[in-house]
Amino acid sequence: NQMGGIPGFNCYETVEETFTEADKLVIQNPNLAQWIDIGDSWQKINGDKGYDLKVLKIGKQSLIDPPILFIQSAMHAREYTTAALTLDFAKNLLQNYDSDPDINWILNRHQIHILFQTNPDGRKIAETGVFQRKNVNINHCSQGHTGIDLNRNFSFGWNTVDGGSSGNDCDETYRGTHPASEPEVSAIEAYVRSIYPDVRGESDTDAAPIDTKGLYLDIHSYSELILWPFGHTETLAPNNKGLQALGRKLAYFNGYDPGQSVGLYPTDGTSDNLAYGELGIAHITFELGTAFFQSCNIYNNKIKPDNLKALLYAAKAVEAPYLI
Ligand code: ING
Ligand code: ZN
Repeated sequence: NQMGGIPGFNCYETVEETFTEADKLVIQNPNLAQWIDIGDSWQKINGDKGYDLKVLKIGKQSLIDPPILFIQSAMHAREYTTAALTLDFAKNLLQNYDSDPDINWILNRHQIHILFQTNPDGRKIAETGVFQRKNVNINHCSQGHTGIDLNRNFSFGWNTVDGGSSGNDCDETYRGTHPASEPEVSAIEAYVRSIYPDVRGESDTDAAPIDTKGLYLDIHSYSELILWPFGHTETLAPNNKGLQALGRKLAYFNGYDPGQSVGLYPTDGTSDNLAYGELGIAHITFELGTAFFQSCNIYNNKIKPDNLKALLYAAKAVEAPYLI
């Protein structure tokens, strides 16, 4: 990495460096990559700072109804390794398209959409060495611990589980005042609904069709886990067999522990509710590594190689995740 990176952690690109690297990838690969503005961060809308929310769309541009892999990282600002991993994954795909037959096949037949910096305002705070998780909405919590947990603000099943999120605006899992109140979440919801069909039946107890294409990954840290729905109940998801098989296979590639999401702790308003709960699209959460600010040595030698293998498998599984 020729850029500066986060001070003391030069393997982790800053928000600006992430955008510069993505710009370069698009210039170097005009037929395989597009950089799409899907909305604005809270500070961009409400203040004089802030960022665009940008998705790198990778794959042959002319495909009709391709299987789609959507990945988001760094929704929680302090989870340094997550955006580095997804950027390294994008580079790995684009730089090996000509030489690696697997990657050639992936990009000729699929689309991969990556939101590297899901919470760029919060990330700027985390880049100073502060353990920032939430976004930077200053309208809540007078004691300085402002912001909303974006992964409790998604609209499907928002605030439906006892202890799944917090109503106290100073808490780390504060859900916000209403579903999708935060611009980061409403931008993701609109984008994801535009790229995936709704295959879910009338009731969320219905299984999605077994041949449903598409996969949505949310990359967090830490705990070395692979998690699948549900996060709100111990009841098995209607597509549990497929989700479990997919989760176990991903865990085989990165060496993490696979399990149902609720096993970590119960949650509501998370992005798996949008993906699987609302749309019926398979959803997996990664929990990378063993710390928020993990050393570059561990990132480069363990987290990155292990998880690039898992992400490469995910890009293949997107054809039919429930049949894996
Ligand atoms: N972990 C996730 C969180 O939002 C999670 C865990 C994700 C649970 C998705 C359920 C569904 O709390 C971290 N580290 O943020
Ligand atoms: Zn997280």
